[in-house]
Amino acid sequence: MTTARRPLIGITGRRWTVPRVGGFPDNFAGVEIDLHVANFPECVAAAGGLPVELTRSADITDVVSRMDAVVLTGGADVDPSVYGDIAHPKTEGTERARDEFEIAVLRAAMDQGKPVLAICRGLQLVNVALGGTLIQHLEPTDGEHHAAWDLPVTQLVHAITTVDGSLARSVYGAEWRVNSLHHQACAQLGHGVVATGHAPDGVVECIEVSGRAVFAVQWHPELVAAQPDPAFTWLVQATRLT
Ligand SMILES: [Mn+2]
Repeated sequence: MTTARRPLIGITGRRWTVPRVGGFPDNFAGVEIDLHVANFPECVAAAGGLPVELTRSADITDVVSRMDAVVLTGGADVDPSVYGDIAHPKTEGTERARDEFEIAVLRAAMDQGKPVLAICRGLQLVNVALGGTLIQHLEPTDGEHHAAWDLPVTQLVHAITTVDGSLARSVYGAEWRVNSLHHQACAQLGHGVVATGHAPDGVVECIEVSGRAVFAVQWHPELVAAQPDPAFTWLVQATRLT
C-alpha cells in the first residue's frame, strides 16, 4: 500500500526584530526573525498537508512553483497606501514590506493556478491586491462584536451566512459560527472578488475570486477548538484538483 503524497503548503508570516519577539540576549537587538502563529502549520498538518514556511528571502515565483498551495496568514493591518487611502488613527502596526511580499505570493499563486487560503488580514490582503478597499476601523459597538479582543480567541462570537452556490457554501454549509478578531473589513470589492459570506450586520466574512481556487475568511479558523477546520480540509483537497 502506498501513502498519498502530502501536498506541500507554504505559510506566510511576519519578519520582526528580536526585541519585538523577546527571549534573546541584548546584542541580538538588530537581528530579524521570520515567524508565524504555530496554529497555521498545525491545522495544515491536521488536514493532511505538509506545512512549510514561506520566507520573503526566497525568490517568490520559484518558491511558489514548488508549493501545492499557500496560506496567507493573519496579522497587522494592511498599509492603507496599498489601496490609495490615508491611515485612520486606529489603523496600527502596518508592515509595508510584508504587504508587498504577500501580494507577490498571491499573484504568483494565481498565475500558477495554486490554491490559496487567506485568513483575516489575508482576506483583506486579497481584496486590496485585486484593487479593493477596506473599512479601516469597526468600533466594538458597531453591529456584531467583531473586534473581540476581550474574549478567548476560541470563542465563537457571531454567525456567518453563506451565499447559495458559492465555495463558502460548499465548505461551511449555509450557516457557521465564528470567532472574530478583526477591526477592519472589506469595503469596495476588488476585480473578480465575490463576497460569499456575511455576518448578520452585513460585514463581509468570506470572499472568493471568480474562476480561481482562492478562498478567504475574515475569522480565525486556525484558533477554534474544532479541528480540522473545513477551510484547511478544502485547501488540501483543492491541491488534488489542480
Ligand atoms: Mn467578524
